[in-house]
Amino acid sequence: MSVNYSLYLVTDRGMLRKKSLYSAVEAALRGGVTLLQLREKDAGSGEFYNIALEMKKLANSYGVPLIINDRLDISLAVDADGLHIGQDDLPLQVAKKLLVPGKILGYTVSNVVEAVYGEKNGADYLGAGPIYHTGSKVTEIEPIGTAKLKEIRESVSIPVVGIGGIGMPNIVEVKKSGVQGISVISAILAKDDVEAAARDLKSAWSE
Ligand code: TZP
Ligand code: MG
Repeated sequence: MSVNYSLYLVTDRGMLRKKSLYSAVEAALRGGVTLLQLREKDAGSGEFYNIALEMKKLANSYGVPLIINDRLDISLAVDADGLHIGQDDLPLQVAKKLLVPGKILGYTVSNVVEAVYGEKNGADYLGAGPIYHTGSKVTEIEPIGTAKLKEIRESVSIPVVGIGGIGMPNIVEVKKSGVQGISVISAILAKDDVEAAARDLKSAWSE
């Protein structure tokens, strides 16, 4: 499957400010999001499953793959297009073994050692960050900046997307690091006009 990583939306219902997740994601898809990750840390299994089913139908109706964050079981249960895991989740090799061949496996990294490990152990792409300060994730990792992002990008041959604090003010700087795309939560989901926010990022990326 050829995947377009350029504008990768990650969900967080806590960012929606009264919008519904469904309508916000649909607006983002209309605005040109190319990949969707369902990341809902507070959802119980039953609820996560139901949302995942709904998001899979919605994303796929726009030709966009759906990746599930953290939960291999949910990814398998809804036949999602992939799974995204981080340093504290299931070991990469275990996820790779259990995921259906052909599905997309993403891995969060913040340095070159983790990136090389990810590529060697079955990751199909890397989410590298946080690039800048972000209010969307509690992390002890200091922002790595775009110079480190470029090093990560150059250390592997699989696609790399930057994540963390990325939006219109810094998208051009991120693009210069040579990565395949940007991954964002608040720069799309926290905006009043989600569709316009996605469209603006998309055109800034393709300029
Ligand atoms: N991983 C590293 S930073 C981050 C995640 C999930 C949050 C990104 O959110 P935002 O709002 O785009 O900074
Ligand atoms: Mg995780």
